Amino acid sequence: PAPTRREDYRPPEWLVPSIDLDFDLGAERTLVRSRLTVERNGAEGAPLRLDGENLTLLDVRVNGAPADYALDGDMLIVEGVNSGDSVETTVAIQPAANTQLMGLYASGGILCTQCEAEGFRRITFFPDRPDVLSRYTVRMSADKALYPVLLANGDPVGSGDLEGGRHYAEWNDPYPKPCYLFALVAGDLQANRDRFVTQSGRTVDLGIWVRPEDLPKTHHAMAALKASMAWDEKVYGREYDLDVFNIVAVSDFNFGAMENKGLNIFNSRYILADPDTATDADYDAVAGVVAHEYFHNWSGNRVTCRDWFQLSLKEGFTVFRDQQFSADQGSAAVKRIEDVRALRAIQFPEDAGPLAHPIRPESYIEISNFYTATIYDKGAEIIRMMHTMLGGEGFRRGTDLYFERHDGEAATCEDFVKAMEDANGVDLSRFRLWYAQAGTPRITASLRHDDAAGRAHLTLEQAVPPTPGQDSKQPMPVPLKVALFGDLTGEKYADRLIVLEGVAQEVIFDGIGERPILSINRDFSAPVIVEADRSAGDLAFLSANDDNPFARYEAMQQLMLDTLLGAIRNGAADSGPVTEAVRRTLSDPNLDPAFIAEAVLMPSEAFIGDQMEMVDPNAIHIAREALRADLGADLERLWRDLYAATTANRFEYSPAAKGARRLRTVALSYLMAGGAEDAAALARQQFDAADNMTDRQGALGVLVNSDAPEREAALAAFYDRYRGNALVIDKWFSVQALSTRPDTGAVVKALADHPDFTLSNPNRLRALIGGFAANQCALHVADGSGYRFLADMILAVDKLNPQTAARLVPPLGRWRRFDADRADKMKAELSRILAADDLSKDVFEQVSKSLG
Ligand code: HT7
Ligand code: ZN
Repeated sequence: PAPTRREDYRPPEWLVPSIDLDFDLGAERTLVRSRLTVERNGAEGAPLRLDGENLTLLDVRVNGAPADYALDGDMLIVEGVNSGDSVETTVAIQPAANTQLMGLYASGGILCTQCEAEGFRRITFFPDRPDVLSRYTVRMSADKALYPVLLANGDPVGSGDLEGGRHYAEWNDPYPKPCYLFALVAGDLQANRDRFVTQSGRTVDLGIWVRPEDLPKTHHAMAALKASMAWDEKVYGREYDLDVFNIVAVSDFNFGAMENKGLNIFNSRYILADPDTATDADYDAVAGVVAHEYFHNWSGNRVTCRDWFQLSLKEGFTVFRDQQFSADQGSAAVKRIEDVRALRAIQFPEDAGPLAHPIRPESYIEISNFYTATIYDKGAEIIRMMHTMLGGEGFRRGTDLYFERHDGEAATCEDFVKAMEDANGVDLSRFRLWYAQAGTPRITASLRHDDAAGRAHLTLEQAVPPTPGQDSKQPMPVPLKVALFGDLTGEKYADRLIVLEGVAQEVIFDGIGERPILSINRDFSAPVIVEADRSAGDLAFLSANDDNPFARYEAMQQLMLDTLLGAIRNGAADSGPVTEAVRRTLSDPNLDPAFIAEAVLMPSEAFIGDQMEMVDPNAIHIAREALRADLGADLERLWRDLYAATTANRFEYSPAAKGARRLRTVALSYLMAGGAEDAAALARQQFDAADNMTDRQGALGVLVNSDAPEREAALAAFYDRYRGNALVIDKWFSVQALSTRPDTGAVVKALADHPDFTLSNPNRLRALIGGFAANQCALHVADGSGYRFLADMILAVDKLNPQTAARLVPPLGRWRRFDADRADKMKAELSRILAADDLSKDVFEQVSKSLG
């Protein structure tokens, strides 16, 4: 398949100021009549070209008369159309047979849509591109017993009964929108209803629609929605603009959620939460995704993207906004640590591998493959750097100007940067390189102290590594928050923002009378890898004394990492400095338990591997488990005390209670690692006594990694208790897929034959196969059976849902990082996939790029 290139962008030949849609809904067959009013926007004489996919075309008319048309592949070409004409098409589609979950599909008896990025063409013929904005009216008719609720974008304008047990509803969206924001839902749903009064005094009716039995699990999502609406008014001055805002939860969804105008559609895992079935992390994810989708109403809907190369314009900015929101709701430090951990786990490897791309890519074969951690999370970091450099007020001046200039338009990343520049009178020319260059910059920092002069010299150098299609790179402005601490006194001598502009820069600090210790990239002010030559003593000092919580966490991580890499190199490690640093952190009465829990967690096996020339999964596992065992045993008394101190009588949902629960399970896992005799019994006790999912799943996770006899019983009890609850059974699958036990490969293969396993539900697939693919020990077993199994799954899923299949490919694309034997086996599986008949372009793109 031929790639689409950014440089080939041309404005649309035709615009569609308005569209009227009429759906005769049925799961087996739906009839879609659409009437477009069109306006020529390009060369005179060019025919009207409309995208379509998998549509059965029944009729085409222009101004009511049969039209002169042809089908060119999937494209409908209509001749003799003039500006102002009305172009009508009638098509039939089959929602129940739609396993791709793009377009109109059926999920557990509900009919729903997913149109981003290019799903609208699977509903009707249309110029399916984000720079064609239209006013939509929608009429739906359906069987009233099967589909009593009929929802679409905008405001409801009419409804009534029809003959034969059918009924209809009409909706009208006054805001012009691209077709990727179109949505409808039909089903037997009930709503948690509430209201929000905007800052200008308008009342908005809110509804969260779910299956009736799920209604009690919608309160957290509703609270998050109202908090998001208030937050966007306060922090960005953005008010909601329709009279209703509806959210619908469905069980089969390719992604987290979708920001359709006035009718967000969600993967149910990001709506449903109660203490018995959702962990604290699930609660946080619900609030974060509800906020994210709501914030898109301005950053994405009112100002949308000109083309899909600008995807990060809405996604990077909206992720940044949801991160700010979540930071404001709880511990900002812990939120920053979690976000950076996620960035390093997924985006850094992406940026270092064969699928690396800039946040504004140059080309794609299948746009669905570009909903990546780079576009979303690195995109958010790039927005964050502007926020850091311009300050909160300067950044807000920039966003105000951006929204004012581009409201109702399809904009570009360039428009965003220009608004920042114009609102603040700054020049961001070189900063634009962050949009164009892929790869994670490596910053080398060295600090020299001239004792006699009382002066410190900080030398900074940057290198941006080559990535596919980009052999050489230019230096980019890198904002680094830096502080210096005195070695003897602990005094803080300097705390400033340094923007490294070129390849190298020297920064001088005067008045430094003792050897300084460097704290750098505080708050993770830039998405870079920093190499600073700091001793174990310096890192231990920072982990105990730095006043920036992120830097404190970072120092501990670096200390652990250095120790682990030393152990892998030398076969043994001196765990003393790490043990002392962890002891001090655990004993510090001023620290928030949630922070302690993050700080004492060891870097993941995958992250350790990312720091090695050649990944050795066995050596990493052994070294990490050995250090965990040492920490567990050496600090047993402390872990026990913390475990007791964080045990609550009753479940409470508060930041303090969440922090305590987090630390409690971390303590339990260290007790288990350290070989405490009663650890398995404690875990089983925690599992049985739990009045919430955080404690129960935490205990199960600890047991599942062990050989303890309690393991099987806990797994069976968990399954029996939650049988039939899809979201919790997903946890049962994923906890086993993530187990570090040597039999995990065999267990996962057996679970793939379990009656509750299905390839057609993306959540279930991610739980078992996604979990397995992320499990370093299980995937990389030396005989290559892990690779073979993953490739078999990719091929099987590709037949049903190419988007989801393509997301399983990246772990195989990391073959360059492994020994020759493993690399050959991974390449062989990629080649086997590539040779398959009828491969989707989604999987083709990921596999062919991975083979490189
Ligand atoms: N903007 C939404 C993207 C999305 C999506 C993309 C491809 C296939 C299915 C999808 N469902 C939703 C989600 C978001 O970023 O808010
Ligand atoms: Zn988004």
